[in-house]
Amino acid sequence: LTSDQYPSIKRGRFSQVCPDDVAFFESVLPGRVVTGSDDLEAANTDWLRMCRGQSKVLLRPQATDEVSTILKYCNEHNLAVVPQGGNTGLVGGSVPVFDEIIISTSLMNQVIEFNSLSGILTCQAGCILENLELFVQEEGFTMPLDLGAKGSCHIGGNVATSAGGIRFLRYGSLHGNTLGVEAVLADGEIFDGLSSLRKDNTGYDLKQLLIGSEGTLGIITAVCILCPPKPRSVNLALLGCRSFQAVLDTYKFSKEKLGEILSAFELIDCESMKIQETYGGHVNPLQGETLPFYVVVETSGSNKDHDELKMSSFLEEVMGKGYVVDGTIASESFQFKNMWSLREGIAASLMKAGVVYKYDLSFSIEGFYELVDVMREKLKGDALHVCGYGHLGDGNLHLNIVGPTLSKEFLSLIEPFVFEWTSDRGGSVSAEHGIGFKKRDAIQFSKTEKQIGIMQQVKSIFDPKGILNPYKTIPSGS
Ligand code: FAD
Ligand code: 2HG
Ligand code: ZN
Repeated sequence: LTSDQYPSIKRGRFSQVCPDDVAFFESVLPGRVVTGSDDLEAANTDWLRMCRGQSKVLLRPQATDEVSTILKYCNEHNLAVVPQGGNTGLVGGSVPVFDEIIISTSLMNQVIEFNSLSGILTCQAGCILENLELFVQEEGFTMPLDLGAKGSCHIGGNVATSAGGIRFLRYGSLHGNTLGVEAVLADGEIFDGLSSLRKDNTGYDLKQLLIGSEGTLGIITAVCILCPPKPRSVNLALLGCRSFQAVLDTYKFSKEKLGEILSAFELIDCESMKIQETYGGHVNPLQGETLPFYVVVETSGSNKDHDELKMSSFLEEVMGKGYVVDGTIASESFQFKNMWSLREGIAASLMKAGVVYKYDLSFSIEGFYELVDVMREKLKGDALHVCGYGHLGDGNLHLNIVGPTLSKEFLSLIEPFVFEWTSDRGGSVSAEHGIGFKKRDAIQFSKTEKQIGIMQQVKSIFDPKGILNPYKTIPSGS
């Protein structure tokens, strides 16, 4: 999609970048201003290759004061900007809609400090998540989040989207694990909130507004993240179940039996498994009968013998009770990798299967899978695949519908039905990916008019001219 394909959205009354602007940016960021359209192609296009902007300038600051100088200038000259981290976002939030200037954090990739007593990491926003994981592991710690895009996404992008991922079940959200945020506001002022205090109840916790604000309230330049100790023993199993009720029984039992060491409980349905076999180059590690549901169960703890004993007695019991009919445990490191890539690689494999209509929904755990069956029935004969997978332990379903083409007719069979269905059950239309550009009209299914009105007021306090990531996240006030 390019902006001429969404005619209902009008370009805001922002200035267009002129040679004087480029000369100014070049004076602040010598050699770090990108203007060639070929060089901008990737940054103008989102990961799903569904949204494409037409920015003519990409800026690559290295330091907070550079971001501050740029934003002050953009605000004064009425130039709109889009902050970009690893550009792995799934809702079209990280690419321009029209010709917004792209401000990339890719050169803001320095660790500032690590406290090996508290496990608190302070780093610049452009550090790649996987690099941070390797860094803190050296110190005996782990990052509180992990996701399939770890090799490219930036910690600033993670905080800006309040990313969830596979460790959420164990370590909770970035709203809890982000202790401090430094950001540059629209007018260039620095929001100096890089605190590493665990407790700080001095008035409103303003950094919480920046966490999950998707680049609409400020550009996050550095963060303080609380890292838990690195688990010394990890066990991983792939289990097969004959019904969704059996998945729920297995989950309930895993909480009882594995308790404090349970660190992930992820669902892969049969259709998603098929996608991985057909397009992801995977072989189903469970070679018996094809089962409707598979779950990935992980434990992370500190005592190998104790954890293994717990896992094996859990497995024995769930199989004995008939909840699980087949299963395998990873023992070699390549098996750990394969099992996780079987789950985490679904998003990438789906891209090879056709045009993907992606929904990231929250429900109560009991109602987690209902919509997948509903949509399968509704789209019989029209959809190529209807896949349901995701973070079952967090009630976060990834409903992915693959269609043959990008078509309004096909979309009208899905939307607004999916959003209405979710809203009627008290669910969320965006569990962890955010709203960005693609889900902006859907926010009303999860938030009241009053709540959206307050968001618009907050936006106008932080960014009165609306230059920060326009057309994204909250419907415009007018
Ligand atoms: P970008 O895509 O560059 O940006 C995302 C949004 O944040 C945009 O609105 C952008 O403007 C804004 N932004 C970026 N950096 C900044 C900054 N420094 N300051 C202010 N705003 C900024 N998400 C999950 O929650 N859980 C998952 O399990 C998960 N798995 C994924 C797996 C794959 C294969 C992919 C491709 C994506 C996945 N995601 C997942 C989506 C997720 O939102 C991103 O991967 C990640 O959090 C975004 O980081 P990024 O650096 O790529 O941000
Ligand atoms: C995941 O958990 C990501 O794999 C992507 O959040 C989800 O593809 C999706 O819908
Ligand atoms: Zn996810």
